[in-house]
Amino acid sequence: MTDNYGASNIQVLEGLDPVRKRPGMYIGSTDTRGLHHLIWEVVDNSIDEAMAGYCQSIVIKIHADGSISVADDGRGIPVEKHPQTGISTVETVLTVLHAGGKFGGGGYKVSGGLHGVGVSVVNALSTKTEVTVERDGGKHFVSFERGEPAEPLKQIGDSKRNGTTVQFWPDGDIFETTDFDFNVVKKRLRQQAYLTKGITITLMDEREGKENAAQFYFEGGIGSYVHHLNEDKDTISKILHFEGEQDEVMVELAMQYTQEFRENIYSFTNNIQTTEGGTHLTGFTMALTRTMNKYARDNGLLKEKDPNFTNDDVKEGLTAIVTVKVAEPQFEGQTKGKLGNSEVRTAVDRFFSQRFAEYLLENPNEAKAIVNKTALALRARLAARSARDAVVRKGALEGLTLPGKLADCASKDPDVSELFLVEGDSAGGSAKQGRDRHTQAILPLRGKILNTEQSRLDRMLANNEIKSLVIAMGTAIGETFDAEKLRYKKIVIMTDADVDGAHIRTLLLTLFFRHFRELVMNGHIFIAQPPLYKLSKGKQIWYAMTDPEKEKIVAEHDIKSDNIQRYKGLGEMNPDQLWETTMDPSTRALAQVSVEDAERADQIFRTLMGSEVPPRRKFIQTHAANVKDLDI
Ligand code: 0RA
Repeated sequence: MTDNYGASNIQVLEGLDPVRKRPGMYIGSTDTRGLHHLIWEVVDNSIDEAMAGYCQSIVIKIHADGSISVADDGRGIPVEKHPQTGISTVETVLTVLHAGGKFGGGGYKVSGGLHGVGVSVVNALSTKTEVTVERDGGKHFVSFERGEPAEPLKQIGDSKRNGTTVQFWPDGDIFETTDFDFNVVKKRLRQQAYLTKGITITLMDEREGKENAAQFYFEGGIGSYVHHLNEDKDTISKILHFEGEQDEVMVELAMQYTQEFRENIYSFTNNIQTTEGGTHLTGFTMALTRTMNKYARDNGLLKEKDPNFTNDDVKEGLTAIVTVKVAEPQFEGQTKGKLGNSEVRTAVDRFFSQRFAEYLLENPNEAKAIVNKTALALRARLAARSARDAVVRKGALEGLTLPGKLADCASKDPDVSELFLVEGDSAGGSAKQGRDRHTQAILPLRGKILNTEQSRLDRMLANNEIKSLVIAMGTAIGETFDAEKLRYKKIVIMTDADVDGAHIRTLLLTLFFRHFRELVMNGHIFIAQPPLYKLSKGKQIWYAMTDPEKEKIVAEHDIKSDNIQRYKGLGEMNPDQLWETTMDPSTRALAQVSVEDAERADQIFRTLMGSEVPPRRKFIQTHAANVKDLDI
C-alpha cells in the first residue's frame, strides 16, 4: 500500500464534458441503478482509504433535501497545488476524469471495476457538489455546479482531525429518478462492511417520514459474512478463513460446509461483486476439488474403485466468499461481472490449495466431516444418474406403454390435452368419472407415499408416483429432457385444501422447479382451485372459494347454517360436482404457476425437509396461523 502518495502521482486525463453527454458509459444507466451508483462511487473512495489503513469510519447520510453526504476519517484529499493542472489536487480529483490518484503505476492500487470511474463522474452528474477536507490542521471547502467549479478552494477553519466529506445533489435532468432507496443502500453498505474488516459504516436517512438508521461493523470480515449466510443452516464445519498475498494478488477466503444441497458462493474483486464469477472462482474450485480428492485418497476415505469427486460434489452445501484485490482487473462478460485475469486463477489456486491442505492435515476431525459430506454428494450423484437412467430406460423400453394408473385422454393433440394430477384414489375416481374424456387425462397420486420422501433426486425418482408422472408427461428428465415431447400443454395440480394437500403441492412444484423448470417458465403448470364451501337453498346451489365469498352468499340469499357444507377434500365431491366446480374449462378457475411460485415452493420444501429442526419449527409456527384447518 502507498505511504507517500503525493499529489504528483495523479495522472491527468480529460475533462467532464463526455460524462454529461453520455452518462451511461460511465455509470451504466441513468435509472435508479445508475443513481445509486453515485453513492457507491464516493463510498468506494472512502473504502480505498480504509483498505490502505487510514480510515476507520464512514458515515453516509441521505439528507432531507434528497442529497447524499459521505464522510470519512481518511487522510483527506490533498489540497496543495497539483503540478500538472496548476489547481489543487482536490479540485483536480473532482473535475478531471480518471484523476482519482488511483491510476498510473506508483502505489499499490486496487480500485475500480467497470464503474471505478472516480468521484469526478459524481460531480459531473450532480447539480451541486460540496467537498470538505480536513487535513494538516486545516478545514478546507470547495464547491461545484454540474461539474464546474463554483466556489474555489478556501480554508474555512482549523481542524484537529483528518477526513473528507463529499455531499452531492444528483441532477434531475440526467436521472430518471433522484429518489434513493434506503434498503438498497443499506444492503450494499452491509456487504462492503463485511468486505472491509474493522470498518464502521453508518447510514442515516433524514428524509421526512423515513427516520431510519443502520450501522455495520464486522470484526470477522468475510468470516462474519459466512456466519450470517449460514445463520439458519445446519453446519458441518467451522468457518475456515484464509488471507494472504500470492504472486501480487491479495487473496481472502472464508468458507463453511452445511447440510444444504446447494452451494452459496460469492466472489469479489477489489470489493466489487463478480456475479458471473471468473478466474478467482475457477482457481478456488479447482484447488478445492484437487485438494479434497488428494486428502480423501491419502487417507483411505475414497477407495480405489471410487471415482473422483467432481467440482459439483465438493461445492455441495458449501457457503464461501472468495475475494481478491488485483492491480489491473479485467472485467468481462455480459454485465462485466466476470473476472478475466488468468494470473489470478493460478494465484488463488496456489494460495488456497496450500492453505486448505494444511488445514485438513491439522484438523483431522473437521476434515473427515467435510470429506464424508462430499462423499455423500458423490454417491447421491451416482444414484441420481442411475435412477434417472432407469426412468428414461423404462420410458423408452415401454414405448407407448403409459402407466397403468393413468386414465389418458382420447386426444393426442398436446395443445388441447390436459393432465390432472389428483391427490388420492377416491378423488382420482371422481375425477375420472367427471372429466371430459376427450381432452382430460387423470393421474392419481398417493400423497402419503410422496410425503415421506426426501428431497434427493434419486429418492424422488425411485418413487413410482413420480416415475409415472414423468412417463405420462412424455418429456423424459435430465439430459434427455425434451420440452417438445410434452403430451399435455396444461398440467393441473389438483390437491385438497388441507395440510396434506399443501405438502403434495409443494413437493410437485419443487419437482417442476428443479427438474422441469422450462415447463414452469413456459406456463404449462397450473393449480386447480376447488371450492371450500357448497351452499344450498331449495334446489339452488352456490360454491364459495373463500370465507368472505361464503359470507357474501349467505347474506345475499339468507342461507341457514345447516345448508352450508365445508368440503374437507376433493373426495367428498361427487363426479358432477367436481367437474362443475373445478374441471369444466368454462366455469373453473386455474392458477397458473410462475417461476417465483415454484421457487418459493422449493424453499419451503427445503425448510420442511431439511434436517435441521429450528428453521422447520419456526416455519411451521409462522405459517400455522395461516393454515385454517390443521388436519394432521
Ligand atoms: C488522492 C490522494 C490521496 C487520498 C485521496 C485522493 C482520497 C480521496 C478520497 C475520496 C473520498 N475520501 C477520500 N480520501 C482520500 C492520498 C493522500 C495522501 O497521500 O495523504
